[in-house]
Amino acid sequence: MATMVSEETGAPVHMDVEDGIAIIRLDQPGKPVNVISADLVTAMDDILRRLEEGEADASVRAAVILSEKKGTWIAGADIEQFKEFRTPADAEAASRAGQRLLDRLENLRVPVVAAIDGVALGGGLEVALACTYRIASDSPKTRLGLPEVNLGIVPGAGGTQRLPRLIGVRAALDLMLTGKQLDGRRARGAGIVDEVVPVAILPAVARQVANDLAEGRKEPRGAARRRSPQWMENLPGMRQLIFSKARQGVMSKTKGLYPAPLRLLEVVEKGLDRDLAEGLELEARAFGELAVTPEARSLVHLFFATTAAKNDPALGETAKPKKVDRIAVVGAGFMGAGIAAASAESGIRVRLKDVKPEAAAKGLKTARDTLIKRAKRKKARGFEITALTDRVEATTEYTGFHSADVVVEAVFEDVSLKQTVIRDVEAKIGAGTVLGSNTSTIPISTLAEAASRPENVIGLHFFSPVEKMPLLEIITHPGTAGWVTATSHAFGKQIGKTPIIVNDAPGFYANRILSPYMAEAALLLEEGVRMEEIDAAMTGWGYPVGPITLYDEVGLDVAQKAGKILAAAFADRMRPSSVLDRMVADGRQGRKNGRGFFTYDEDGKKGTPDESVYAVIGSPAAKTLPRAEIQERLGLMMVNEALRTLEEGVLRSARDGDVGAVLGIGFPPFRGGPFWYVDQTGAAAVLERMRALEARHGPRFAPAALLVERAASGERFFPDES
Ligand code: 3H9
Repeated sequence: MATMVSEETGAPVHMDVEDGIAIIRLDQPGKPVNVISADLVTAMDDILRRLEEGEADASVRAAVILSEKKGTWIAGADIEQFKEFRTPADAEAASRAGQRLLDRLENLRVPVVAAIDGVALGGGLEVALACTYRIASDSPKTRLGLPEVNLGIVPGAGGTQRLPRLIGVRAALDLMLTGKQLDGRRARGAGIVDEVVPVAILPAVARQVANDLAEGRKEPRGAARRRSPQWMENLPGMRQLIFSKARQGVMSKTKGLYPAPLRLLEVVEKGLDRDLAEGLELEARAFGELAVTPEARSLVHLFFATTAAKNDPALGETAKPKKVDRIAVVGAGFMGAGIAAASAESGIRVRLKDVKPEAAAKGLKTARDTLIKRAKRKKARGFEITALTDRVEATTEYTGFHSADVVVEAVFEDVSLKQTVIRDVEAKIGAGTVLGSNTSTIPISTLAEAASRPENVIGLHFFSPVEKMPLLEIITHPGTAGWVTATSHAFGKQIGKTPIIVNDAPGFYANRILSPYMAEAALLLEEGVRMEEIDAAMTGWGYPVGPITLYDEVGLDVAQKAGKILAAAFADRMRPSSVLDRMVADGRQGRKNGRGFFTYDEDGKKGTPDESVYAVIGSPAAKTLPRAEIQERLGLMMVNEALRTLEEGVLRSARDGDVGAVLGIGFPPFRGGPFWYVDQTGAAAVLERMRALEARHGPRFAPAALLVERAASGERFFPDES
C-alpha cells in the first residue's frame, strides 16, 4: 500500500512514500532550473530530518531523488546568491551549510539513489556524489560536471573531496580543472554513475535499485571502487607527479592569472592525506576566499551576461522566431564547412553549395571530418555518427534551397561577388527564408541593396573555427525585419552559440574593437619593439594569444584588407601602419602559406619569431618597453573603442559588449569584458590613463565621450552588480 506524505504546493521539494521507498521530487517553483538556493536547503533539511527521525514513515527503507524539471536535475548552487557574498566568511558559511547537508545525506540511515535526468552540475553533482547510488538517463540533456573553476571558485559542497576518492585523482582533476561535462554514458565510463538507462524507465529502475540496496541485494559500484582505489595512483611518487604535471598545465594555460585552479590543486592534494572532515575544512576555506576575489566576480558577471544575451527578452516583444530545421550554405570553404558542421551537430539538415564539384566535395569532407572528430570524442556509436554526417549534403546547384529556413552565404569577402550570390539565392528561395551573410567587414546595408527583399537580409558573423568559437555576431541593417532577427537569434542558440545583436557599422562590433588594438601592435613593431615581447605582454594580460601571433592566424592579407576598411571609416585614429603592406608585398600571408611573423615547419607547426621580419618592415628591433606600457597601450585602446561603439549605438548594451569581446576575440574573461573592466577600475582612473596616453602618443588615444561622461557622473555600466 502506498503511503502518501502531503506537501503544500509551491514547495521546492516534495516527498511521497510509496511501499517503503521515499520518492523525493525536486521542482523549484517559478525557476527555469532547480538550483541549490536557501529555500531548497531549508526544504531538504526538513526532509532529511523527517527521514532521520523516521517521522515520515518508520517503514521507509530507501529513498530516490528525482527532478520534475525537464532538462535539469540540479544546475548547482544558486549563482545569483553569490552576489550577496561580501566577505570570505559569508561564502565560507554557505559552503559549510552545503557540506553539512550533504554529510547528513551521505550518512542517512537508509540508502539514497540519485535518479539523474538532465544536468547535474556543480552543487548538483555534489548532491549526487553524497548519494549511495547514481543512475543517469541516456538523454543528451543529461550532463554531469563540476564547472566551478569557470566561475573562479572551487566546488564547495564536498566535490573536491568526494570526486577524487570515487574516481581517482587524475580523472577528478581533469573534470574539475576544465569544467568539462560528461553525458550519462561517459559519466559511467569515468565511474561517476553506476548505471545508465533510458529516460522512460529511469524512475522505475531507480525504485527497483533502491529496493535492492535496502534488501542488501545490490552494492554500489562506487563503494567497490572506494575499497580499492586506483592502485597506480598509490605507487610511490605517482601522486606527486600527477599534481606537478597538473600544476604545470594550469600555469601554461592561465599564466597564473586565475587563482581558482591553483587553489583547487592544493585543496585536493592536501585533502587526500587527511580524512574527509579535514578535507572539507580546506575546501570551505578555499571556497570562501575565492568567491569574493575580483576574478570570481568578473566570471560570475560573465555567466549572467552570457545567459542574458542568449535569452534576450527584448526580442520576444518584437517578433516570433521561425523554426529552423534546414539551412543552406553558399561557399564550401573553411567557414562554410564550419557553419555546416555546427548546424548538423545540432540536428539541422544542411545543403552546402560551391561552384566547382571539387570545392563542394572538399567542404563536405571538412564538415564531416569535424563532425566525426567531435562525435568520437563524445564516444558516439557508429550509427549515431552516420546519422550525423548524413545531415550534410554537398551540391553545385541551388537544388534544395527552396526548403531552407535560413541561407548563409560564406563566399569570398568581395562586395560584388556577395551581391551576385544574394541575387542568385533570392531567386531560389521564398519570402520566409532568412538570408544571412557571414561577412566580417562589408556593411550589411550594402549587401541588402542588391536584394529585392532587403528585409530578409542580415549579417551572421561567425568566428573561426566555427565549431569551437562560441560567439555569433548578428548584424541588422535599418530595414531588417523583426522575425528575421528573432529567427537568426534562435538559430544561433540552437547551434550552441551565444548571439549578440549589433547595428550595421564598419567592422560591426568585434572587428571594430580588435582593429585599433591590432594596429597599435603594428605601430609598436614600427617603433622597434620585438615581436615576442608584444605577444608576451598581451598573453601576460590574459589574452589567449598575442596580437602578432593573431596576425599570422587570421592571415596578413585578410588583416590588411580589414585594416584598410576600418582606417577609411575612422581615419582620425586607425591609421594603418606600413608593416602589413610590407609583409604582404613580401609574399607573407601568415600561417596559411607558412610565411608570416613566425616561422612554420612543413606540417604548419609554428616555430620561433622570424628574425628576417625586421628587415622586411624596415624597423630593426631596437627598443625595449616595460610590459605594463605595452599592455596599457593595447588594452586601453580596445576598451576605449568598445565604449565608442556603445555611445554610437552600434551596441545595444554594455552587457553585449562584454560578451562579444570575451567570446569573440578573447578579451581576458577574468577581467569581465571592457565595460566591466571600466566599472571595476573606475571610469575616472581609466580616463586619467587615456589622457596620459593621448598626451604622449597623440589623438588616437582621445578618450571616448562616454568615458568622459561616466568619469564625471560616477555612473556605472552595471550598477546592480557592484
Ligand atoms: C556551485 O554549484 C557551487 C557549489 O560547488 C557549492 C556551493 C556551496 N544559478 O543557461 P540557461 C538560470 S556553482 C542561478 O538559459 P540552458 C539562468 O541564469 C554553480 N541561476 O538555460 C537562466 O535564467 P533566466 C555550478 C541559474 O538550458 C535560466 O536558469 N553550476 C543557474 O541553456 C536558464 O539558463 C553551473 O555553473 C544557477 N546555477 O542551460 C551551471 N543555472 O531565465 C550553470 C541556470 O533568468 N548553468 N540558471 O535568464 C548552466 O550551465 C546552464 O544554465 C544550464 C541550463 C546548463 C543549467
